[in-house]
Amino acid sequence: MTEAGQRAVERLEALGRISDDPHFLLRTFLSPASRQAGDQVMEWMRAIGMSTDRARDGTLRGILPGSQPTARPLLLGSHLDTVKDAGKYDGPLGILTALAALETLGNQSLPFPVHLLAFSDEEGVRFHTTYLGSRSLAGPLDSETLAQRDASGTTVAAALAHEGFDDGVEISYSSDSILGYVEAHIEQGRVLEEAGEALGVVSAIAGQSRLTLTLTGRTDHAGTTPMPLRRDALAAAAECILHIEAQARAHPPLVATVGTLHLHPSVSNSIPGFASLSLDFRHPDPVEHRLLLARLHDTLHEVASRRELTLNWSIVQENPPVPCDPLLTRHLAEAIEQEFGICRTLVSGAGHDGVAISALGPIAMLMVRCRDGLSHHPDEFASPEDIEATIRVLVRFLKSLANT
Ligand code: HGY
Ligand code: MN
Ligand code: MN
Ligand code: MN
Repeated sequence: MTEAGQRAVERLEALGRISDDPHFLLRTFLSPASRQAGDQVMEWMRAIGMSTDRARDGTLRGILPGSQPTARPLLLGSHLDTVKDAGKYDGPLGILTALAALETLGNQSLPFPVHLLAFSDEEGVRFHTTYLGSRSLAGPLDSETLAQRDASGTTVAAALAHEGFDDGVEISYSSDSILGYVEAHIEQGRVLEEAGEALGVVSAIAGQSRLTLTLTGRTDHAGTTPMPLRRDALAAAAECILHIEAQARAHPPLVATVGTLHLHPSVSNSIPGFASLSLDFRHPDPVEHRLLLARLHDTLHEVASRRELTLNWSIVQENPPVPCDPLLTRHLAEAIEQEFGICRTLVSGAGHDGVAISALGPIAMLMVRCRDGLSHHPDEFASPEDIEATIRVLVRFLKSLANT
């Protein structure tokens, strides 16, 4: 392995040990571990001669001016936050392989600035809404997003005001002011591994709806309430969840997930009067997505009314599918073909910061094989050889972009 590759692997391990929880990997919006990880990445950026800055929300940036500092910058990077009980590659791999590629290029300066970004919140664990960091590149967050509350009732606006970096700077770009955005990311799927290929490119990022469904029945005594009189919010939620699963199974490639469930009063001898569940709903085709989501809405309302409960259907965030830029992607694919003679194109079922940055300019993604396709799991793994190959391909890509 090259020194830069070895360093990237060691740094992934090091970041994987910076967590808000002693038992599993977790870094959330403006949390202590997110700060600590950000400080560490900025140190590594400065070590290769980058100037660094950080926004109030914790998104940080390293800049290499290149030989034409006023040219439109190429953005590289990924997110620094994680899901709960995460793997150490989802996010940081994109930041650290880009850093290693720039380190490898050394003082072969590029005819455009490179801005390496580490976004503060892509997963949306704390506030359920996602891309808080990358959306802020295009300007202030909308009022609906700022009003989103976390489990403690704190809004995004309050978190920014009271927990944000007081010395934070504004990191924003107007549309068409960037050369493009390129992100390397583990595939979080099984296509590359089953094909025996290390890297691939992305044609589009699937559309995604994030919802909160709230079922309200009546809390009652578990011992004295006959079954026909019950308005049990958890039993209704259970029926809804099975309908959600059945619809997704019947309509591939639709995927639908209930990842969180909160109850009240959540004690063993009271009938749950209140259940709130998250719904993550994704489909690569926007028309099918809309149709199937509308159908599910009606099915779940029928369940609720039959059980004499109310259902509140709240859309937290929706992103349509986002195509990757053919030209940038072609440059990436050629770099992979020079390395491996072949380059596969994938659709990304996972969301990425490029969804938000596509509002600013062209985006492209480099997918990296991961073992068993596992992600959002502590056993998530990308091999040192594939990490090294990612760095080599990024160096080739940067050089080819410099020569256009
Ligand atoms: O949910 C996603 O697809 C991404 O991991 N944020
Ligand atoms: Mn990710
Ligand atoms: Mn993720
Ligand atoms: Mn009692």
